[in-house]
Amino acid sequence: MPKTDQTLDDIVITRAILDRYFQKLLDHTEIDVAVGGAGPSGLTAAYYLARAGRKVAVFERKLSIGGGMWGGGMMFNELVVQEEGKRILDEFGVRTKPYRENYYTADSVEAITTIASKCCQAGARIFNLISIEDVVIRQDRVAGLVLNWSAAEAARLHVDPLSIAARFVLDATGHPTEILQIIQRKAGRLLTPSGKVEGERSMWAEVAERTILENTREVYPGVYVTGMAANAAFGAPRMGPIFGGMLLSGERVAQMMLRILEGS
Ligand code: 48F
Repeated sequence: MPKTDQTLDDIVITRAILDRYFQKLLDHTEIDVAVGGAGPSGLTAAYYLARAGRKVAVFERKLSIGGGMWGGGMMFNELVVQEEGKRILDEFGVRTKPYRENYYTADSVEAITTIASKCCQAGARIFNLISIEDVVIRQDRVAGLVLNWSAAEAARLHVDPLSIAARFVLDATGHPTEILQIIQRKAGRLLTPSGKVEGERSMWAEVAERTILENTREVYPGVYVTGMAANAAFGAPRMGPIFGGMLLSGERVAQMMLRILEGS
């Protein structure tokens, strides 16, 4: 038998995973943008930021990324975009089919897998199974995130978290606006009319898709909001299974942050 070194050693496998993971995590302890939530808006924002050469990490509580995109509407895994939203799906290479004027459909599984893949290949790093449990505040500005394993959170273990520094934090946590809830509880007034999360209104696609771009903005020094969290922050309606607004909001917030990052 010819001698081969193509044996498999369990300990080498273990060391490879630990080495690579901790390299990746260490490399993202000081970054340009920390994105909270790997739904469609967070992944789109991360893609545009990474493509522009920025250091971006996305932290996602769940095992799976993609947020609410997998299920289309009511578990029927097709989604709808309007003409403007289709422009972004085209850019990602997600196939769409015209339904009628200004309505296109896409397979929601193809959409989220393609967006996530392009996001990673652009250089953004996604850390799944990590929950954001607090923010770092320095001189009245959010300067990073406080993170813990989702397993510790789920098991209610009393385990202290770790933190990372970021020039900007992006709340892309969807309906519950989790990062903003932490800030309003611990840090003070948000840049919303009441100083708090205004809360989302009932479903109305036309209004929600229009207002989401106005609501995509800085909501506390150092913190921007995108996607469904943007409409929830500013008291606008939810939009249901039309996803153009999520993609456009992700693109918009990346442009806003890039203007500042590139100007400094
Ligand atoms: O909910 P989600 O998909 O947010 P989105 O990008 O998109 C909203 C749509 O899916 C849909 C809609 C469109 O018409 O209304 O609902 O605004 O993704 C949010 C992600 O954030 C994660 C959560 O698990 C989900 O995958 N997330 C929420 N809180 C935390 C978190 C947290 N504290 N730490 C880490 N991840």
